[in-house]
Amino acid sequence: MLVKNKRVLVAGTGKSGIAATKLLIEKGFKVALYDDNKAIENDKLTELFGENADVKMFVGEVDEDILAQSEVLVISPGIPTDAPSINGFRDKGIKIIGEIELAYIFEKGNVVAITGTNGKTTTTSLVGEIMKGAVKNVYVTGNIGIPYTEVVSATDNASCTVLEVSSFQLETIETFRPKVSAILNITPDHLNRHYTMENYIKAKFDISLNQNGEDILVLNYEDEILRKMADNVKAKIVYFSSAHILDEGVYLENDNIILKLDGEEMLICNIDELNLLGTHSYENVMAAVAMAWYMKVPVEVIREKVKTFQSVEHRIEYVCELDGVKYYNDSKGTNPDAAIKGITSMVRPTYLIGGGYDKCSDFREWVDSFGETVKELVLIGQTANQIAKTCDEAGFTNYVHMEGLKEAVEYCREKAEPGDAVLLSPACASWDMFSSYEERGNLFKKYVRKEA
Ligand code: UMA
Repeated sequence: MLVKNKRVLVAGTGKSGIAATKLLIEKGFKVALYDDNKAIENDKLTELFGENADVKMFVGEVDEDILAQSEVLVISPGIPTDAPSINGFRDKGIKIIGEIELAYIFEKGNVVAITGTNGKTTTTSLVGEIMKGAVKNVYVTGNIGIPYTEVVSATDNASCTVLEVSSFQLETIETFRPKVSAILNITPDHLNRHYTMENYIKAKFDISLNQNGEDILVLNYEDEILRKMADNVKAKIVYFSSAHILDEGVYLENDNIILKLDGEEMLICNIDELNLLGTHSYENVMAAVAMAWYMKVPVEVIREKVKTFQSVEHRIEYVCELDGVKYYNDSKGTNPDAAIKGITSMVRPTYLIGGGYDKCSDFREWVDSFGETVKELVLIGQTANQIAKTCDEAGFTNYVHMEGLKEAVEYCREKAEPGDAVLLSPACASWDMFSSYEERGNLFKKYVRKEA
């Protein structure tokens, strides 16, 4: 697919595009970087890629002679595949692949891949920890924040790459074939990008597109969409369930996580032995147990690793207690379904900070989940008015608008009483006011600790 004397176009100069360019240079390709924004000045390229690198930068339009030299474009996940610029390249006969596909071309080891609307990062981190107990070289990468192209050159035939993949990244795979994959759950998300639920579901199931009967796809038995779609999959399906005892797979029985195969039951642990809260967390653990088992990790290693695993940053992360008020950072609650998990994990009356980038989400179920837990909703960001309207429709009137995150934290600090909690769980992406959910979560923690 990649021809050495041709130039490779890379669209996007974020983490993904830069890492893809570095990999291409390392492998001896000429590159042209394209971005719709003037994100990178030409003179920064030498600094980034070295003096001898043949990299050209284009903003808005790419020179015709460069287009004539190019056959493939590597697209960053945040760029819609139907963006006008990308359509323009496609019309010129240029093949569009994603950064995941590019990295996979150079993969030498085994790949475990995880997708789903929620729980991807926690599950990927946990699978990574378990694999490290059994395999020497493990690379935890992908949507989790470390581009796959950044690590793939280090892989060898004994290594294991544990990859978090988003629907954006799965839209542009071609030969990508994980040995073991998982779809944790599917609820509406990113519909501004995928337009329909059908498209979103298809992108998620593409994780298994090139898998065959020798490969494994782990699915959540409690997710109806996943169960329905399973019939069309070529990989061997392994289920996990938080509500049913399965003939084969991983399930919860009397608060015990059980792995059952060929009629034999193996106790992994009791949920009290985990450092994670809530059914959604137990589901993530069960998915990880199934994946690790099929990657041939000994059951003792799986047991030890799940018991010592701590929750990841920005996911219902405990920040501190101030004047009897507990603060939690759930900046990774970037859609209503994830944010419902944030609320249902709270055991105190809660001041909830919500709102952010508009992804055309429906907030009704999120507002309905407030119940007795949410004392007041503090709204920020692009979706504030839309959420306020949903609150009015749902009969929840205890909300207030704030200018920004700092003001919201200050407001909560003033109003919250000892025994209360303050939770940032926006139900929206961060991109209206921040560059990422990490930046939003880190700023929240700084404002709470009065460090900014
Ligand atoms: N750009 C264009 N045209 C466009 C849109 C963007 O040229 O129409 C340019 C921007 O000007 C910018 C670049 O594209 O220069 C940004 O690319 P990007 O948005 O793909 O961001 P990266 O920094 O490359 O980060 C990406 C993922 N971002 C997205 O999917 C939006 C990161 O996932 C991922 O960690 C990283 O690659 C490494 O693989 C973040 C994310 O929010 C965490 N993911 C979504 C989610 O989890 O919900 C899917």
